[in-house]
Amino acid sequence: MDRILDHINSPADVKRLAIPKLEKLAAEIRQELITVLSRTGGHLGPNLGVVELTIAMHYVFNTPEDHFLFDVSHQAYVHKLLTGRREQFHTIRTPGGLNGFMLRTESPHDCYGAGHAGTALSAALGMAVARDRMDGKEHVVALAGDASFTCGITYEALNNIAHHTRRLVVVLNDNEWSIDKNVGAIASYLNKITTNPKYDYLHEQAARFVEKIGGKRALTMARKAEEAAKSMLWPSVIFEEFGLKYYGPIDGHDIPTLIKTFEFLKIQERPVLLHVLTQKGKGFEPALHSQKQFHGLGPYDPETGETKPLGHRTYSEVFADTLVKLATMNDRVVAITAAMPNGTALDRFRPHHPRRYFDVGIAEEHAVLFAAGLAVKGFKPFCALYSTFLQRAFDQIVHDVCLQNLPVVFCMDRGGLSGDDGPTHHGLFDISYLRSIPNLVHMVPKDEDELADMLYTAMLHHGPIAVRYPRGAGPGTPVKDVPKAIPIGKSELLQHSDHDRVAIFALGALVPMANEIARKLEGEGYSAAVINARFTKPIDVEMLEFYAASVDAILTLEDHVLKGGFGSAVLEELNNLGLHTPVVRIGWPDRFIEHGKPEGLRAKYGITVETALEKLLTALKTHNSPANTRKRQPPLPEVFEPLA
Ligand SMILES: Cc1ncc(C[n+]2csc(CCOP(=O)(O)OP(=O)(O)O)c2C)c(N)n1
Repeated sequence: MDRILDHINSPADVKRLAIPKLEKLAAEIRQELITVLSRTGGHLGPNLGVVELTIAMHYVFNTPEDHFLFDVSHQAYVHKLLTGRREQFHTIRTPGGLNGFMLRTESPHDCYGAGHAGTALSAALGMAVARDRMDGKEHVVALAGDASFTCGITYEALNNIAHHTRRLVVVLNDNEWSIDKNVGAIASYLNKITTNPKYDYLHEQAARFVEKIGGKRALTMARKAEEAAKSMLWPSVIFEEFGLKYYGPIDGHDIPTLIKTFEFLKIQERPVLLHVLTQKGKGFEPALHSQKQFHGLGPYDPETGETKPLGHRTYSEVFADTLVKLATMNDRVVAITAAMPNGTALDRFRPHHPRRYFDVGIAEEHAVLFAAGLAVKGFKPFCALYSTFLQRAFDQIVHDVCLQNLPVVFCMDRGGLSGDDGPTHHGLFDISYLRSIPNLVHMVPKDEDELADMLYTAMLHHGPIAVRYPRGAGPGTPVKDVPKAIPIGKSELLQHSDHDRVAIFALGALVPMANEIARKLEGEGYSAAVINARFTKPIDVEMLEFYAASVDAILTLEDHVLKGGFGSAVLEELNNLGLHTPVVRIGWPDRFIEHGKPEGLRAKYGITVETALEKLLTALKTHNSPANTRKRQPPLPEVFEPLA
């Protein structure tokens, strides 16, 4: 079948099409998205919602001379299809294939990369001001979803835009959804605009108004008519107070109206905000019925939308189920998510303790400050944020929580490599950025049961405490009915003998790797102790000192960057102790890691049993000092506090 899409090699090919062809193109793009993503997984719902919008933007503007910034940029797949990446589109999110977000290195049409929310308006303003200073003629268009208007930075940008440029187009893509239903006052405000019974009338007026647009004269006339219509509804629209001329709401699936409106906005001599209404998941029934699930998902059946069930419970689910228990035990326990009830699994907590569940929107800084306030009043906030998004709230963690030593619990989901999403989403920095902060405890469980114990430990702890756990399912370790507290700063000795020549300190999900390395070392004639490190701060200095003084080499394993990570903490402590035992560190190198399958990326970057073994054997062979002369101590016993 001859598709129009197969002839689209650049936006110029879009511009050549008449309206009916553009509509056909939209239908073909929808089908392409549904088919390809059924194999690769990805952000289906958001992209199905912006098909017409993206076509119209490319029809009117001229990338790469003009610049498009997509907030988060999870909804930029259609943009990728129209900007010379159609043939590679089937590779999206697969190893070596297209990234699932905008990437400057991927195409000149991707002028600005993203993955975190709230960045588009500020960066667009920077680009617009740079253009103004250089007397450039190009247009800058920032497209942001309604949930991006729950981000503080979006308002920091709005606060500045009209003061610094006269030409910037902001498109508010309003589909009423974040990943879950959008929350807060701005969501209600936008909802009031679009559900007002006068909207239909207004919409008609707006459509007629754009119909008339031909030249500047008609434009002034139309502007007046529209102004009059709008003032009946919203005498003072919030965006106008920020100095942006507000237009809309218009139907984001109506290509002719979108095109005419963009043509009109393009010639405006003041910053404008176009409010566009779209339907997330448009054109795919299962996505329309299950908005949350189809925001972003793995492979599915392209006919029915069915997905394969995961094996055992994910870490996120264990976290949420444990928190339900803890909140039942302790009425001061509260749960906070920043727009990720699904991703953090806190939607399992919500029905059990609705008054102690808070979704604050995409507002991580606010989430942490909100938690600080709750903690001041004696509550025990569990702040569930992905490791990568907690980066946003660094100063709030330092200045508000840790400096005041408040008992806030940071539950960092996706701690470690995130896989298909790539560098914007890998949680590879939290040990380094948190380890330097006084008062903070940082822990990593080896399995689901230890995660439950750590959450219980966190509930009992009197200061700030963080726990990181990986994406997806754990090893399937059964979780005890009643969790136990773990002594702060104490590691767990999993395997030892009285003739160990190596000590392996492994963190979290890499403990099984440590066991395998120990087995292989045995085959090479070296006995190894295996320690589940548990804490990156404070690290178990006693255990470390014991082994550093008694083995020929130490191996550290972490799913984190080496710079400033757990292995670095070990080196620092050894230096403090005046011990010079060779240390081999396995972790991620000092570069941003691309998207891919975790196993493939680990193999590429040497986070493997083989690499660890090779480096360790080299260290053992070159380190010719005799094994320790110190008398061996019996390993420290486990100390568990019984449940109160
Ligand atoms: C700082 C940050 N926190 C959380 C997320 C996770 N996240 C990705 S998309 C999204 C919702 C986006 O909603 P919206 O902007 O309305 O776009 P839509 O998907 O509805 O088109 C969220 C919360 C993120 N990308 N960045």
